Amino acid sequence: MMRTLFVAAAMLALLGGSARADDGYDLWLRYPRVSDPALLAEYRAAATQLVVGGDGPTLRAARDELTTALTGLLGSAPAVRTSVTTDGAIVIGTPRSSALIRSLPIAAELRGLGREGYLIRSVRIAGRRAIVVAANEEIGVLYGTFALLRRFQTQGSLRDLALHDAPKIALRVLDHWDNLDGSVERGYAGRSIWRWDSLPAGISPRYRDYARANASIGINGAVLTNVNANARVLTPEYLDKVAVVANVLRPYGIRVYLTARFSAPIELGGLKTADPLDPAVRQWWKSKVDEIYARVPDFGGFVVKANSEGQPGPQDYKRTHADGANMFADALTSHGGVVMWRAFVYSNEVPTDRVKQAYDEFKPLDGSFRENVLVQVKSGPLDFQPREPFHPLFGAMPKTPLMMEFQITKEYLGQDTHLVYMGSYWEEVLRADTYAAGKGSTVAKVIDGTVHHYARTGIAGVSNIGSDRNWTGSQFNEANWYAFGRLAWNPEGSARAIADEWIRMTFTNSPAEVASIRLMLLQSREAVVNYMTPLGLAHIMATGHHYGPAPWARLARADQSPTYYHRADTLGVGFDRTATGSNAVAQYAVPVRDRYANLATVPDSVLLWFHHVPWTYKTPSGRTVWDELVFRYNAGIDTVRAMRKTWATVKPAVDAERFAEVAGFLDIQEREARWWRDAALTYFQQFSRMPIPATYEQPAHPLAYYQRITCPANRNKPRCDVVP
Ligand code: GCV
Repeated sequence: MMRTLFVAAAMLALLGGSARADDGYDLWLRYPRVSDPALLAEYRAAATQLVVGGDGPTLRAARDELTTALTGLLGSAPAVRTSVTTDGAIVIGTPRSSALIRSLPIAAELRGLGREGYLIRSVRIAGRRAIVVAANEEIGVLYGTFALLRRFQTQGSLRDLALHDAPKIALRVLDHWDNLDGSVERGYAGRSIWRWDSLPAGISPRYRDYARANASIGINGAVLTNVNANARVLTPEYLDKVAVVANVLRPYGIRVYLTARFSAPIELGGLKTADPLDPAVRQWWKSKVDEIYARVPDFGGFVVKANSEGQPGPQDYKRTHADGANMFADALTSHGGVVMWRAFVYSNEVPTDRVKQAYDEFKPLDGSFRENVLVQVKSGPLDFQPREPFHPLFGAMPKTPLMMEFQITKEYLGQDTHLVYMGSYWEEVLRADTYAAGKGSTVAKVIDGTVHHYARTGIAGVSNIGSDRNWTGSQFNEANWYAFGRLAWNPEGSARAIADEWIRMTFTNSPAEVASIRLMLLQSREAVVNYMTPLGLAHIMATGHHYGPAPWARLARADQSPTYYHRADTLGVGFDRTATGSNAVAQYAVPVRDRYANLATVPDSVLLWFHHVPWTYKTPSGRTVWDELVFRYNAGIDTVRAMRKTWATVKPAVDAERFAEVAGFLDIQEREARWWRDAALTYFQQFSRMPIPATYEQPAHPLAYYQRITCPANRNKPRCDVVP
């Protein structure tokens, strides 16, 4: 047996690069030897020496990354020197850490770059050619280092470099919905990466790799725990563990945040109440915060989910969300911490359209939050559906910093298996125009503070990271982690350009294959919308795990029922959110409101989100809404089929292991896209009573068959099955 394995390994080695087993662990931080001889020569000439001005932990991280990367890319490590002694030096540092950097005429340019910005310049130092990576603080140098490496990795030119960049949003955080028992809410990549049971003594090497990956894309905060919070993380035992994680992340510019369970003063402190205006409660939080900062001096602050989905909150004491948030803010302010207070609140006891509730709750509170509170708003008003209009709170709270919450983990978009590039999704949201201060008030400009001059800015992504070797459950889910970081840095960035970078860094620089994989990425979001929830349908996923289709589900709670959202009946389909219905459309500024409210102008991408229309209603394509649904469901499947074909063409450029994993998942995706189409169309057909035109594939089974399919709560292959 051993012998067979050895022979197989030797054969693989002989086959060379493309056969190398690759489980995806290295993410986009791959540094394979540059294969083009001319480029290799150019790069070698530009990187003969490494001059690191300073010895802080973050500069050391930059030096280590450069050493590892250049060794891989160029075949040998550049010599580390304290001064430039030959052509082709890479010089990194800050004016404070390095006399050499101080001596360069870059002070004016640096001034505009803030704490985290950087510049990269081709210069002459004592007549010798060098590339300088400089910043005001060490973290800027690390970000600049990764930007320079990106140049190498994407095979860009190193000639006459004159770049500078700085993040447009200050707080760029990953929210981990990770529980202390190691499970991850809505996680599809194994267990939590935080090994609470072995901390504080056991420090997983993954923490550092996690930090490297995040720093490479500019993420500067990690909320370690689930918003459905467990107060235990605030006990001294757990805070010791948190401190150890914070120590590993710190050199990479990442601050740690925790979720605060509102009732912790009762659960841990033995108080009778958690009323935010009660002096004993306020004192308890103040002492708790002091205790945290004694262990984690750069602690970022708290994220709070309150009075939502069963979580305790200030309304339990007849106080407002502002009262709750301000209590935490007061405890944190002297330490420089912030509160990220979530606006994801709704209740089935409130007899209002669920998508209106956050706005109704928070808009009247504008101006009543402390200076160190950010209100964290999900991208859309419902819950991370494949498509939603942007959340109407964006642009509606000029006096309160609103931060974005995106969901990187694809709870409603095929989870680990379906290939869906979220960059396109987020770009669509960020580019949406709120008209809050006239034309051009895009969501991006609201959250980066331009529109309302917010003093603080932030963006959060619900992490898709877990203990799987590939970190995110699938090779292509890694792209979503990457895209989140890049758009958090620059919310006006291009999803297409980000896709290109990621492909080049993760798979190949070969132009034909880059184009093919890019096509797959850029098609994928519209494909999933089409085969799951076309034309503005929403929340017709199965209850609980949200994996497959179940438009027929009618739950005790209307506001979590598919039937509540699609409102299909024999007369038509869709949710009337105009003045004749819930009037949610009135929460948007004019002219967005008018555009959505009017059937003549509403984009068909959100038609059924805002309108209930007869099955025979003619959509802009000229097809009836029924025929348009049939068309879209089929178009979604056709795109997945095309993606499979495209993937087959890149086989020679991709290692066997990752190729096979992606091919296997695309196979599942096509099957499940058909499942979605057939389940949805057989269900809606009961109401439309219209035929599926003969030119389309007909559903393979009757509706009852699809209604019997169940997925285990903890899905595992074989995945979802028909219950006999
Ligand atoms: C963490 C949705 C998800 C929940 C999640 C919640 C939230 O309802 O299904 O798992 O809870 O959003 O964002 O708080």
